[in-house]
Amino acid sequence: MDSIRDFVKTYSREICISAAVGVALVTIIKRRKKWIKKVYPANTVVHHQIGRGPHTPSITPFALKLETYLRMAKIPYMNEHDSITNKSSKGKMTWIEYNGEEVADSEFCIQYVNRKFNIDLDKNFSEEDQAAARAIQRMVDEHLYWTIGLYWFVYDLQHGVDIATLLNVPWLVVRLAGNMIKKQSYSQGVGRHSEAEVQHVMEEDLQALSKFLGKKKFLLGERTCSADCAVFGMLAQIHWHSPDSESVKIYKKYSNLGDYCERMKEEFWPDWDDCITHGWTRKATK
Ligand SMILES: N[C@@H](CCC(=O)N[C@@H](CS)C(=O)NCC(=O)O)C(=O)O
Ligand SMILES: *[C@@H]1O[C@H](CO)[C@@H](O)[C@H](O)[C@H]1NC(C)=O
Ligand SMILES: *[C@@H]1O[C@H](CO)[C@@H](O)[C@H](O)[C@H]1NC(C)=O
Repeated sequence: MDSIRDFVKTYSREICISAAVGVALVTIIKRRKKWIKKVYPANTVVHHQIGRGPHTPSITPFALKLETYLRMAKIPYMNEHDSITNKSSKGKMTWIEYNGEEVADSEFCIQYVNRKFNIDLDKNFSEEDQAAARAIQRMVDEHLYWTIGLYWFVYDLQHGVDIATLLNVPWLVVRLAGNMIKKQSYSQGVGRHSEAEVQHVMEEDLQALSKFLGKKKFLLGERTCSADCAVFGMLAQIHWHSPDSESVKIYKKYSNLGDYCERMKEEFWPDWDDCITHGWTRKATK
């Protein structure tokens, strides 16, 4: 102990200088990205999202939803896999920019590109169908989402599922995500339920989706609508990330949902295999 104290005393100046240099270097590296302003091609939607997932093109349902929509609507777009460090103006991890304009929230992104490119993929459906699709999109994005997040990052973890390997993210990230989801879902409300109750409300959502879909190809029939993107983005996470979990057992009871996921994948992701397996911070390199 004494020798350490002596060392610190003798070299205190050097220690301080190295620490200061270290902090300065880290700051410069962090800021560097802000100094070098990237130039993106004009009239192209730049989708800022996290890296590719190991089993789905994104482990973020909202990113998979938005990218599926950009494909469905045939919008010229590119991905920038930077949103771990470069979040939206609302602090979330999927957003777009277009000719320098930035838009946060997947649903607002969809409405924005609809306006810019003068697109309405839902116009041929009846008002009643469009309203039902809206209600389903909200159920999935604002309710089912929390139950899946709680399963992945809280309950599955408690039951010994190796969610870090499954999602190909470091353990620390899983822990941090767990804390975040716990807090956020508590505020939202779903996180106040017991695990058995969360399981119950999750099943109610999945059952409603399954019944609504029935024997149809897509939510509203033979043709896809924009809400299919939200449903696919979310269900894909259960469908392709299958931990040994109660949530997956429930999902598997509704087999038309699984067929639906495969259909959506076939329709919009012919390059699926090239868009997976290469890490949560980076794009796929295949
Ligand atoms: N309503 C938003 C939801 C986005 C969202 O919740 N994203 C999560 C990841 S799946 C996120 O960024 N969480 C980080 C945080 O809340 O700090 C959308 O549709 O884009
Ligand atoms: C985040 O993205 C915006 C828009 O492209 C860019 O101007 C900004 O420099 C980026 N920030 C960082 C930290 O990369
Ligand atoms: C809507 O219907 C018209 C007429 O059948 C068709 O030409 C058009 O492609 C349809 N639009 C969409 C977005 O499905």
